[in-house]
Amino acid sequence: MDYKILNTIKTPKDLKHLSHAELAQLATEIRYRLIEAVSETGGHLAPSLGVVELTLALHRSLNSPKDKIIWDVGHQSYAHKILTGRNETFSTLRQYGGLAGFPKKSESEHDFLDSGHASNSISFALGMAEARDKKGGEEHVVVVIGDGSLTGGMAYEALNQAGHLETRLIVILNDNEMSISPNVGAMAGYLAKVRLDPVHTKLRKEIEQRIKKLPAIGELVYDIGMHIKESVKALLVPGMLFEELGFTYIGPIDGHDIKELERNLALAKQVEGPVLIHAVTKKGLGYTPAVERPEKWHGIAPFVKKTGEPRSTSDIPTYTGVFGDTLVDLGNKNEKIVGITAAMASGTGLNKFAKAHPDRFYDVGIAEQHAVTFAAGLAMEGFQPVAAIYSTFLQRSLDQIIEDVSLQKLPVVFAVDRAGIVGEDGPTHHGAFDMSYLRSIPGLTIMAPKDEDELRHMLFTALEMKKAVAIRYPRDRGFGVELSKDYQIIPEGRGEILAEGSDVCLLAVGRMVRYSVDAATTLKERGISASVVNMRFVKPLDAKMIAWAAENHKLVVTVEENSLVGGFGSGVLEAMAELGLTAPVHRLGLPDRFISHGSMKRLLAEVGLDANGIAYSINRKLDELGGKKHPGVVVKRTTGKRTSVFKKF
Ligand SMILES: Cc1ncc(C[n+]2csc(CCOP(=O)(O)OP(=O)(O)O)c2C)c(N)n1
Repeated sequence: MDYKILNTIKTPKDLKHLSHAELAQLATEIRYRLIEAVSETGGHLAPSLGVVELTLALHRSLNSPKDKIIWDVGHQSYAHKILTGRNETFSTLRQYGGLAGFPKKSESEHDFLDSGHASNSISFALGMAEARDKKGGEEHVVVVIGDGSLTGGMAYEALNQAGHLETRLIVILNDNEMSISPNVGAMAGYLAKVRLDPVHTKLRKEIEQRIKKLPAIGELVYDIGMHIKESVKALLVPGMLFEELGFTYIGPIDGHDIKELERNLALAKQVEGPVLIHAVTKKGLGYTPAVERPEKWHGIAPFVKKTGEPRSTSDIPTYTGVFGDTLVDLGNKNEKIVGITAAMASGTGLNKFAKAHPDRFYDVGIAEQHAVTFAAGLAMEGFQPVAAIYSTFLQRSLDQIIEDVSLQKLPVVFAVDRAGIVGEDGPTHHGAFDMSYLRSIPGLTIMAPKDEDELRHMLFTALEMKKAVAIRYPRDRGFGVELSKDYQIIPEGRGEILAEGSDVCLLAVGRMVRYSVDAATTLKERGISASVVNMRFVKPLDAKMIAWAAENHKLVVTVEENSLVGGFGSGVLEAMAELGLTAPVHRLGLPDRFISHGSMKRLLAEVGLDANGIAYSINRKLDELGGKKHPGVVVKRTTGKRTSVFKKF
């Protein structure tokens, strides 16, 4: 593709003089650019394809960065990145040292927060707009929030306050009828009703016609026409729900019609109070596979442009997949089991349970707090809810886990997916803290399986225990171990010794167990004899095992994929203090800083949590204890803007 117009856009100001015909051409070029880059890097393609015209209209109508655009989640901000000086580096998206997959303050003056979690944008923007008014500023503060993100409670808390404060603020509701899966809930139903308004029915027909013009699946030809009739006018509809909340409601309008968007943004800018523009868009527009399967293309791994097929495949199941299959199986035998997701049915593997047991499956929307208390309510009445929530998003539900589940002694099982380093999604998505924030809760059992087969037994055990249990596992394929047909109860608070040695004892949890076993093999080659223990439980800890480790080795090493602050290693130290054990302890885990984005492998190496890094640290620590100079080498590597230190053993 010859990026004739795109190559001339260095800042949003360069958009202002373009004709609408040129803008239509530019929209096509941006879509090519998105597909070209994301096919190599993976990323949130469908959401970003859906807001190309909206992004163009925003940057033409506003004066960024003086005017501030806040993207909810930020996964749809790729066109914004391209138009704000990052086109040339766009192919480094999500790569180590490259551009982040979400807005990032350090990247551009046009990004106002490092976002990634949903439903907080209106709160941020409202605070910024209030600050503007207090300082006597004139700028506009604009939020772009999807209909999916509007299912999150925080969004309503912010709408509630905005309507009350009557602050000048523009909220663009990017309504594509999709969260990651089709959007759910009463608000989704309400928006559907608004869309079915007779004027809007016409609008829908036009969008459908436009999609029909798209070529056959997989071909990289776009709807270049983008010729939009003038017939769809913005409506000022009084008395709608948003109006009742104190917002001026404009819509629904065609979110792919730049002129129409600009006209309504001009209107909105004149309103002395909060305005909501309801823009209807098509997720994935411009790439047929993404339009046809927006859920799959919400976030996609690197793919072949022509066919949309993934670039790499593997027969080894993911932890997520094994969890999903196991829950279906256990659900077949136990009718009390209920599956709950907060808008991540496919991401958590619960889509399988949804299919097998639709009457026992709930997608509550992007509402992690509610998901947990809703689960508590079901548990109170005798059901056995399994709430599958990513580690990073479970952070939202801490109070509910403490007050509504644990204090009530209710048997809710938390399937904590994406625990540890997740890779390209970066700091907002790493599951770095769950052990720390869960470990302090009285009565909550926390497990981490050493491989995908152990996950099956842990899920079975958790449901048999009939109490609050969290099982945390990584965003990864398993190790390809055989999956046993039967289930075993794992005795609570008991670890297993996998190797016995005399110099050092590695107490490990989760996938770090395997890496510790590999590290022990390397250490053996250096004449260092290591024990390796799969601790299995982060809480309650196996006190006997800890005592054995401390009393029979020169050094105890804890290995976890969680923040070192308050995590598993901290727990071991606490236990040793309680037991009066004084052996030297070395803790390996995630450092006390936010970890950047990049491939999981690279990031694990950076923080010293691959087998090599573990062996290096242990060797060095033993040498320190023995007063010798360590023989490992330190290698510095620079990628893009990042320089990292890797330790080689
Ligand atoms: C608190 C939280 N929970 C879950 C997610 C995962 N997530 C990312 S985008 C998304 C769907 C957002 O839907 P919508 O706002 O409509 O945007 P669209 O992708 O349709 O453009 C979800 C559930 C998240 N980012 N934050």
